[in-house]
Order: sequence, then structure tokens, then C-alpha cells
Amino acid sequence: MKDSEPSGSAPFSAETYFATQPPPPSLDHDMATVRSFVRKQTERGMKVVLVTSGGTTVPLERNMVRFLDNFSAGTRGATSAEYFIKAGYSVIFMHRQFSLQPFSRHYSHSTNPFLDLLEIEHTNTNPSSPLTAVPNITVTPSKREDLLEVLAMYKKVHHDETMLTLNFATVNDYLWMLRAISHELSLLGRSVMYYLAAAVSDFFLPSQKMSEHKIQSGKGSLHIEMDQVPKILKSIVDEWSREGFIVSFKLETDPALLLPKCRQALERYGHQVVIGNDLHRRKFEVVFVSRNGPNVTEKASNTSNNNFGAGESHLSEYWLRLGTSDASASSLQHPREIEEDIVRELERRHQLWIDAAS
Ligand code: PAZ
Repeated sequence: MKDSEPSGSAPFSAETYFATQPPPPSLDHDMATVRSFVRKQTERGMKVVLVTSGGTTVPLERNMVRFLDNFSAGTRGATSAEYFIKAGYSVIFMHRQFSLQPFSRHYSHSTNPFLDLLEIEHTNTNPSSPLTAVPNITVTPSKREDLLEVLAMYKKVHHDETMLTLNFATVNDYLWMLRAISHELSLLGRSVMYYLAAAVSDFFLPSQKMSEHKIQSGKGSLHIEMDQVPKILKSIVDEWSREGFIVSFKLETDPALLLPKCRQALERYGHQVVIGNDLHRRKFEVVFVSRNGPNVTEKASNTSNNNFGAGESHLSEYWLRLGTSDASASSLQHPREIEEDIVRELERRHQLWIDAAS
């Protein structure tokens, strides 16, 4: 949900939110795994990125039957996580339950069903004798190369323990987890990046206002007044992770609003980068908005860069686009993915951020 028709009630502060809304039951268990993961990565001197991915839900009942959802398949987050791994990061992948995940995303049930990769190989060719041997299952030869590449990386990540996967469903799960993970990650100082690609509700129904049981029909139309979700990015920047390199995303459907909204977010929260994307162009075009300074020098060649007008001359816009040659590559085995360029550019900026401290 985006800011459509806000009501008059004052937004929850982060403090009030966490004092009044219950933590998810699995929080302590999840945080124990995060703590141990972060300790391991610190010992190895790894850079760590927290990738959030997928949309949050807003339950309307405590015994939930109905909920509101935010748009996101999890493609951006899952794809980016793979490129972060390739770039040498360890990844905490915090995603919406059942949304796309790194590696398995290549074989999503709707676009590339896993069973279509497999063939049954009958070893017993004598039709008169009973079939006693269990047939072999093999991978279709034309699919092997791709599968091997994905599988090898998947196995390596498991072996090296460079990815931790956690999941959320509701916006409440998301907020509690983000706060707790930020607390653990703050120990890593500038070596940590936040890549906040999840689509998070702007409004929620406090548990105190929620109906215990399924909302009954028969009383005419349904009126629900929601409260504003606290501006959690502000808390991350100002309190929970002052040294982290923080990247947020902004999704818009009206192209005229994209840049103003990105600038507004950067000014409001004071973090490092806002990546803006238009709903229909997000797979091949994004814009980085950041403050001018050492982090945004040395542009990559396939981008254009502009400074804003007088009032915002301290901000830069930096467009990343997949070119026509990339589009034709989509007919080949490996289509180019814009996340590869996004991650390369962020890795470069993050390194400048780390170097700037020394
Ligand atoms: O997951 P997906 O690839 O379908 O979509 C990604 C996205 C558009 C949700 C993401 O790039 C994004 O913009 N997230 C922030 C959304 C927001 O403005 O809250």
C-alpha cells in the first residue's frame, strides 16, 4: 500500500510501535542464528549485505483469514543476492515467505517448472519381463549446462555458509526482524550494506484494533482505519546502524513522481542511496539518487548522470539501463539482468564508503 488517503491520526513513532506491538514468536530463535552467522563472517573478515525481498502483509484479523498485500515477487532481491555472493559478500536474505529465493528462482514453478527438466530413463527394454529396476531420472541434456552452473553455486554457498535465509510474512514480522538484525549488524561498522528491496506497507492495523475472529459480512460495507507504519529507515540511519551503507528502493507507477519521491526519501532519512524504479520499467531501468561526493564519482560507461536543479544541486541522479545489445542477449542462454549492474555499482560505492573511514 502506498500513501493514498491518509487519515488524521498521528503516526506511530518507532518507540511506540515496538512498545505496543508483539514480537513474532520466532524472533529469538532467528536472532540466535543471525548472531552466530555474523560472528562467523566477522572472523572471516567478510563484507555482509542484508537483502530484504518480497512484500509484507497486513493481517485484518488476529486469527487471520484476510490480509492486504504489497506487490513484489521477490525477483529483485533474489537476483541481487546471487550477484552479491558472486561479488564476495556474505548475504542475510530476509524474504517474504514463499517469494522467490536465490538459485531456486531459476526454476520457479510458474516460469520454468523443475519437473520439465527431468527425463525418465527406462533401463529395462524387454517388454515381456516385469519391470523390476527403478528407472533412472536424468536431466534433459540441453538444460544441463545451466543447471550445473546454478547448482554448483548453490552447493558452494551452502558449503561456505555465506548465506543465511530468514522469512517474514507480516509487516510486524518485518519491522521486528529488521530492528533486531540491524542491532547485530551494527557490530560490523562500515562493512555492512543494507539493500532494502522489500515492498513494505505504509499502513497497518495495530493488534489492539484487530478483530479477534474472522470479520463477518452482512453489515454492509467494511470500514477499516489503519495507522501509519513508523519511518523505520530513519531509526536505522540515526540509531541502529550509523555506519552501515544503506540503500533503499522506491517504487512508483507515475513516472513524474519517481525522482521527486527518491529525492524526498534521501533528504528525509539521510542514508546513502535511493534506487528508484518504475513498476513497468523496473527490469531494465533504475535510477540511483545520492548525494554528490566521493561515492558517486567515476561513472560506469553505460549510464547517464545528471545533477538536479539549483535547490537540489547536492544530489545526483544516475541512470542504469540495459541497452539494446543486452535485450538481444535475452534470446541467448543467459539474458542480462539489471541486478548485475546494480550490484556492481553498489559494491564500488560501498568500497569507497569503507575506504573513506580510513
Ligand atoms: O520483487 P520484484 O522484482 O517483483 O519487485 C521489486 C520491487 C519493485 C518491489 C523493488 O525494486 C522496490 O522498488 N521495492 C521498494 C518498494 C517500495 O517503494 O516500497
